[in-house]
This record gives sequence, C-alpha cells and structure tokens, in this order.
Amino acid sequence: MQNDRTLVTSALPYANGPIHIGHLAGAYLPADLFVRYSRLCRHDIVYVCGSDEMGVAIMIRARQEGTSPKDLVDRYHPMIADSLDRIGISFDYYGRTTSDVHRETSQEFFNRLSEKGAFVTKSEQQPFDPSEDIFLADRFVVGTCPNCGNENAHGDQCENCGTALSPTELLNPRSALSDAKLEWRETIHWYLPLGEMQKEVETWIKTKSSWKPNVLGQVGSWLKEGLRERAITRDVPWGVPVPEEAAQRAGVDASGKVIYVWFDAPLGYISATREWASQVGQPELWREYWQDEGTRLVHFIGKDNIVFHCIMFPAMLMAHGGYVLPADVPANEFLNIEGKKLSTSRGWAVWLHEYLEAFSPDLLRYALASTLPETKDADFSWADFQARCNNELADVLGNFANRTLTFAHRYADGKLPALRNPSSVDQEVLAQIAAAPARVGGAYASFKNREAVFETIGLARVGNKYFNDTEPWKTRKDNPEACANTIHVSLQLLASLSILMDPVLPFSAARLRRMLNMPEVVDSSKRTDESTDALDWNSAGSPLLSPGHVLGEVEILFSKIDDEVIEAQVARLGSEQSGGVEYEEAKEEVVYDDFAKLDLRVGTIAVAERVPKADRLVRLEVDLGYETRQILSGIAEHFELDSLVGRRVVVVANLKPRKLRGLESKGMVLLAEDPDGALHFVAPEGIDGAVVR
Ligand code: B3M
Ligand code: ZN
Repeated sequence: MQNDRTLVTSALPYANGPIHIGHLAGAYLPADLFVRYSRLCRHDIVYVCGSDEMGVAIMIRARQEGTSPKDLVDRYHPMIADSLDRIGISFDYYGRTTSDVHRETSQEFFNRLSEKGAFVTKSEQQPFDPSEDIFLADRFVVGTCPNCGNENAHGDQCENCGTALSPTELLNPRSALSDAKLEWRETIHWYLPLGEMQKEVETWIKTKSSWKPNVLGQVGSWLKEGLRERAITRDVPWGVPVPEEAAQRAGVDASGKVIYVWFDAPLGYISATREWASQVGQPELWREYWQDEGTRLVHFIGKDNIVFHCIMFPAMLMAHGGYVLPADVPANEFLNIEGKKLSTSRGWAVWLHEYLEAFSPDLLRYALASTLPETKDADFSWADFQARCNNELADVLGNFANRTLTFAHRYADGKLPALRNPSSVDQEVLAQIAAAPARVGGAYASFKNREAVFETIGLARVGNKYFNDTEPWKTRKDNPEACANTIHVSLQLLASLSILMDPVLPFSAARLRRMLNMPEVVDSSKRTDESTDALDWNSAGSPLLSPGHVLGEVEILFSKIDDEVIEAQVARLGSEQSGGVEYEEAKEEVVYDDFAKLDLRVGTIAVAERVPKADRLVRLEVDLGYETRQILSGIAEHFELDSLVGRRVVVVANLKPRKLRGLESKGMVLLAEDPDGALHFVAPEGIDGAVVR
C-alpha cells in the first residue's frame, strides 16, 4: 500500500486583526477542502495551524490600538480561532507562537543551526529612530518604492507592487513610528547565508516540476536573481529571544535581540504539531510527521508568502537536517472584492465574524470554493454569492434533494424501493455515480478545488435532469416499476452526494445524511479512525442504501437569499473606515428601579421562519428554558434564515404582547445596531432562562 501520511499546514494568521475572506480564500478553505477530502479517503493526515503572535506586524497594531502586544494577541487569537472554527476549518490543532513549546522549539532549532555553523554574525548599519531611541525593523521604515512610486512602501516589501525591498532601497526613508528621518547605527546580527545554499535549493526545486506554475514562476525569479543572506535576528522588544547558548557561542551580547518573525513563524508549524501530539497523548508522534521521509508536507498559503515557504523555510530545514521538506506548496493568488483590491484600512473587506452573523458557513465555503484565485486573482461579489446560493445550492442541489425525498415519502412509503429491470437511462446515472469519486477526488487531490466543486454540483444537475426526464409523477400511474426505479436511483445519487459534497459543504452534507437516515460516514472534521466501518469517499461510487431502507424527515436544505439581504451587505463595504463613525446620542439617566422592571432572559432561537407578505419580519420561536416564546423580529433583511436557528439571544421577556400581521409577538430579542445600520445579536452565556440583570 502506498504511504499516504500527510501533514498539512495553513499560513499562521497574524493575531493583529480579525480574519477576512481574502485570508479564507488564500490559505484556509483550500487546505480544509483538501484535508476533509483526504480524511474521507481515510488517509493518515494531520492539519495544524496557529496564530502568528510575534513580529513587527503585532507591534505596529498594538501601538495603533494603544495597547501592549501581549494584550493584543490575547484579544485576537481567540477571535480568529473562533471564526475559523465556525466557518468549518477543521484543524487538528490550532496553536499560538507565544506558547512555551513554540519558544523552546524555535530556540532549539536556532541553537542547532548555530552549533552546525549554519549562521554568520556580523555588524552592520541598521535603521535607527533617534526620537524613539530604537532600532527599526524593516517594516517600521516607510518611504517611496523605487519600483512603482508608492509613497507608503515598507522597508521589507511594497504592498502596492509586491516587490521585496530592503530599507536601503527606499527613497526618502523615514520612521513609521515617529515620522523622523532615519539614522543608521551599528549593531550585530545573525544571518542565514542563503547565497551559499543556492545550489542546494535549486537542485531541490528542480524535482518539483509538478508545482503550480504561479509558484514555480516566483521561485524561479528569486533563484535567477540570486539568493542573498538574510538577517534572522532583530533589535526589537517583542519576539522569541535569541537563545543565550547561541549568543555565547558567537560571543555576542544578545540582550534585546529576538529571532526574526519569518524564522520563528514557520517553526510554528512544528511546535503546533508537537502540541497536537501531546494533546492526543503521544508526545513523540510529531516526529513521524516531520522526521520520517515518507511524510508528505503540504503548505497552503497566499502568494505573498511564497518565497518564505519555498526558499527560506526549506533552506532552514536543509541546514538543520533530519526534517522532511515541503512536498507541495499550492499557493493561491489574491481575492478582490466587487472588482476592487481588498483593503482592510479602507474597510473594503468581508470579515468572517460579520459574515457568520448573517449567513450559515456552507454558503460562503461553496461560493468561495467556486471562485478561488487558483491560477490568477479572482473576484468575490455579493451578487455572485447570491446567484451561487440561489441558482446552484437552492435550485439545483437543494431542489434535487427536496423533490426526491418528498416524492419518496409520498409515494414510496418513505423507504428505498428496489431496483428492477433498470432502463438504460437509470443505468447511465448509476454509471455516473460509479465514476464520481475518482473524478471529484482527482480534482481535490490535485488542488483543483473549483473543478471539484463544479463536478459535485454537476452531479446534482444530472440528478435533476434525470428526475425531469423520467417523469416519475407520470410513471407512477402507468409504470410503477419505472417510477420505483427513478426513486431508487435518485436516492442512491443523493446518498453518494452526501459524501461527495462533504468537503465543501460539511454542515449541509451532515443534514442531508440525517434526512436520508444514512449509515455512518467517516467524520471529515477530525483525524480518521482507521478501524471504523463507516462509509468513506470511495464507497460513494456504489449504491449506499439497501432496498427497504427507511428515510429520515425532510427539511429544506438551502433557502433562497433575498435581494435586500445582499444589498445590506454591499452597503456595508467600505463603510467602516475608522474615524468616520457617527454615534447615536446618549440617553437620559434612569434609576435602577426603572431598569429592574425589565425581565431580561437568556434564550436560544429554536425556529426561524419568514412571515408571509412581510418583507422585514421573521417569526422566531425562542426557547427560554421554562417556556418557548413566539417573537416577531424585524430582521429578515439582515440575516439569512438558516443562520438564526441555534443562536443564543437575550430576550425582553415581560414586554406586553402585541399582534403583528395577525401573529402574536411575546417579547423582544435584543440586537446591537451599528451606526451604519448593521445588526448584531447580543450573545449571552448562561443557560436558557437565566436572568440578565
Ligand atoms: N503571518 C504572514 C501573513 O499572515 C504570516 C504567515 C506566517 S506562515 C509561517 O501573511
Ligand atoms: Zn512598489
């Protein structure tokens, strides 16, 4: 048997802000699709990531927010972990680079390289800010890009044209901290002499001809330019300290010196794997994934991280020895939004935590996977999102599931009828099912997610067409055997689809399986237990249900999204510019007794339905523990219905009931309204029925 041990990583997001869909499209969703597919194939795969909490990006943000780096990462790390979890990114372990294990791992690695003589130290002139009295990391130097003229290029890279820079190349360099004119002062640093490793890196890259052309293109031009030594320590107050041992060996005073973030961050993949191994109770297991030649290491990243993952980190691993090198680095290009470049400072971004307030996770997973920037930059638009949800998920996949299941309940007693004397049309569909796992799987295996998703929905299209063409509502009367065959084949196709759609639509796939009352399927969200006899990816090629199988209850799989919901999202874009917020005026003072009159309760939304002929109203049933309340809320234009069920809310429970559109509303759900009109639930902790006071 071929060894399939695989370690997958996604770029560690800087814990200096929330996650947006650009991040998701670049490094997380593509990895998750690959990982879920691989787990369904029962491959031995581990998926790690974590927050990148060191480095200058963190320091800059902390300064901007008037807080310390530590407080900053403590705030953003849980927020990032939470939104990635809720969108269904199924890490086996999500760590952080401020952990002890990470400090030890990085220092050990650094020591080993210093012991092997892989570094050089030298004294050099470095940019210095005299007004703040500190050395400036490259990123803290700003100036004009010699390549494109951007006046706010950073000392390490110009964000506008993507050119890698050093502070000496910038025109009119100044300090990003104080705007002071730069000075240059003498300081000692460790360097990785990448130039000396050029041959070794080149020889290795030559064995990677199957890598994506966008990746090989970038690597090729770096190699052609010639690798240069890179400083891997810094004089900044935030980072993994340069280990004392290495400092003594080099005879350098290392106080105030830390390891450069691009040296420690990729080592974060190793520390996360170590922490994962400890967590699963086999502390040495991480070695199999990093030090056993048979392991396939795959890094998912955005294109701005290519050089670090394809040249610098491999060079570090080579210099150390004993580690596997990346087998593939399927980097993605950038995602634009509504035709414009994504920009967090201009508010031109879709934030994951905000998306998740309004919609369920699968919709974005599907829409993004269908338009991923795999070979060139791609565009996300809300209109396309809506079209994919309505025309593909609701009209094709949802409709096929709904009509098949409803029909089977109505005319086949809610059971799978036997297949007898199948027609050539029936057989043709069964043949498509048989071919599907290899077809869709082949695309996932080669990182062609768009193709995989296209093939998946294509299969649902086949189902719909088949259902139309065989006209079971007619054959029901004049040819019951043919009618039964249509139901049989359609249900088998749905059952296979519930596995094949799982990587991209894991939550909906699980719901569909409940509706089908399917036998157990491998759980794509966690490391596969080899021993179970749960159905896997390849089983999806054969008929999965046996005649007489009893179906579950039918639910709507995807509901359509209204124009207003989409318009509200479009209106938010670009509206969150800092500084421009207009706050509502403060209200008059009240005494405690006024407040105490309100009976505020914690609850959970159990049912959410449209109110016919009312554009804005949603009929909610809210579980308050001691009773379930019907409450009408004017939020239809702000949230997709499917995202509401299960949501924790705070309810004003003693508000006088009133009638709206003939329905009684008993209470009110609390919402926070941003100045731009965006609504957010006030999400409580505590059990249903808990009193808020
Ligand atoms: N945090 C850069 C970024 O977010 C960096 C990635 C580290 S991966 C080892 O683009
Ligand atoms: Zn530039």
